[in-house]
Amino acid sequence: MKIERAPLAGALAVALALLAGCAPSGSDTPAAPAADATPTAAQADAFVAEVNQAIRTEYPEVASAQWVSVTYINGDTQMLAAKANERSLGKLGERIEQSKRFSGVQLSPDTARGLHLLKLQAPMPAPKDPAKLSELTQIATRMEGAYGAGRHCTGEGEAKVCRELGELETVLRTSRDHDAQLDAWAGWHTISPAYRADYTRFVELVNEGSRELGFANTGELWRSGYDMSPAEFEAEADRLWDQVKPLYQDLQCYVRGKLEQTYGEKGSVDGMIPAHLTGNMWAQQWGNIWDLVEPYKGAGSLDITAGLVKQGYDAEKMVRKAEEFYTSLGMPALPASFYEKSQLVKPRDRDVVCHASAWDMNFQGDVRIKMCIQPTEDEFTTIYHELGHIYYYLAYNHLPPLFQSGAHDGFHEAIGDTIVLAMTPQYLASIGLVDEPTTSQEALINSQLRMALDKVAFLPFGKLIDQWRWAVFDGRVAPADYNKAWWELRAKYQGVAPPSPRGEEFFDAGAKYHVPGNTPYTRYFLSHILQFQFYKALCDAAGHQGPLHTCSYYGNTEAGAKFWAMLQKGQGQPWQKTMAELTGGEQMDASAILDYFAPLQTWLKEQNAGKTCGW
Ligand code: X8Z
Ligand code: ZN
Repeated sequence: MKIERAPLAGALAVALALLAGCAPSGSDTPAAPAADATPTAAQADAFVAEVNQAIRTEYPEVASAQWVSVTYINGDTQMLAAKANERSLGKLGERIEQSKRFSGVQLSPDTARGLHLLKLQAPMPAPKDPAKLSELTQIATRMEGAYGAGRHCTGEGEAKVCRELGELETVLRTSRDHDAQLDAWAGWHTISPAYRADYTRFVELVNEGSRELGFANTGELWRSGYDMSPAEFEAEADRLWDQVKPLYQDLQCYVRGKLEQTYGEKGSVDGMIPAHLTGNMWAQQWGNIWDLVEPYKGAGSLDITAGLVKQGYDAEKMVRKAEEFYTSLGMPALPASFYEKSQLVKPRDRDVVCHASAWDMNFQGDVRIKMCIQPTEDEFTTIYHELGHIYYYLAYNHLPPLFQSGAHDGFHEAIGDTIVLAMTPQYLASIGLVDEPTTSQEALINSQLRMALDKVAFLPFGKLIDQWRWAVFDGRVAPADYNKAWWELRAKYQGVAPPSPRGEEFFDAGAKYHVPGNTPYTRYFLSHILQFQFYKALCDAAGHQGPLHTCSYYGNTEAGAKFWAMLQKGQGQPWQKTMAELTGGEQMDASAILDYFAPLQTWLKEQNAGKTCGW
């Protein structure tokens, strides 16, 4: 369970309130075992069963408090969410403390796994000190609320104009005026300095909580959820990055050249891409500047946004279209309550956190998404992404709550995106969103580049956020250097530079949702490797012949059955086993993504020949 459940992201930092655990009678304080009694394996089994039952009973209240606090941001809902979270984290702490009596006992594999996962339930581990616990949940709720309600205002009096994140993002997506983009980018980055001090204190508090659990710091706790040691995990992430780095560097060089063509000397900074010119607030996905980089004008019909607008798609129709892909694989229809209770569009009368998330409210079918859907390609694919989380929840709802999570968190993020990879031009034409695709070398390169602008451009960004946080948590980056370290990592991994020097009066890492929302981010990096492995496996299951990128398993129930079987395993076994059951191998590996983009990489190398790439 863990956080994917509530939207993991962010507030999600919610801890599951593992309830009062061990007392089946309902008492909060289980009878202490006699000091000299060595607990038995059977008692450990019973303890884990009680914790699971307690989670089932108590989690829905925390989820509801959290849900209203992000879909109706105000002081009251924040107070209620912070309090619910405080109780939940307090109980989790008690439960972890109680579980220590089983150390050294010979346990069944499931019980040992359950006890290990119990310690990892909260990405926001809280100190035991009640005052500090309360302070922590208030800071967490306040930071997420500040992000969600963030507005950039200019002008005074009658001339005052305020813009929210969505409006500022629209400028980046649609304007090609350099200064308008700079203004939107800089405007959003005025929001986060207000909670820089909160974040600094937050780090101290979660580190204290992590140490009390026996971890060196919160980064080590985050790296402990991968069925290998934290050090091995770090090395794995580095290994995967080394595999894909050459492909990213080829893409960066090509796109940088196009920006230079468009914006002249403002199109690059020392070989790096200016952070405000990629069509995305964080320069994490670059699909929105397709108009600037399209190699062969009009080859292949790829304008999904135009198709959505032309055909009058509203939010619900977009969601139903995404659901239909999943049901075409043989997965169940979503429950009616999903459509009744989800937040699909931005309410007009109140502040909400628009960042998309997927929620399991009660472990028994009350699943929802929270989005502010607009008819754009980005949002359309994000819906498919969110439904991946929802179908994972539904598939593993039969498991004990401690096993209701992704095989690891990268798996959870990869499910919906594995479906997005199968949204080939043929699929999009079959649902009437784009014209019948033509097949030509030009159309192939266009469609590969389009996909790479999202999937390959994302890779270094997916890695660097936690490079920054791990260093913040373990003290290598001091609060006085937050911004310096952030831009050093942006340069190192992405080759992205700020429009002008950014001193410590800013808090630019905090302008990205997952930092104030405290959602670990390496999961997205892993997902962008894994989703190609999963895609390849499902294409094999569907009997696909031919180049990988041409495969869609829309409507293929063999592929669907294989996927569903994997989802049903949740976190009940080491992810390596789940991986092997789906793909035949136990490792995360970038060869599938490299194989997928092989035609594009050859083409990029031709385009870049003779240029000075790198930064
Ligand atoms: O946060 C998300 C999802 C919710 S789990 C919308 N994503 C990351 C982001 O937006 O930064 C999906 C891709 C990366
Ligand atoms: Zn997600």
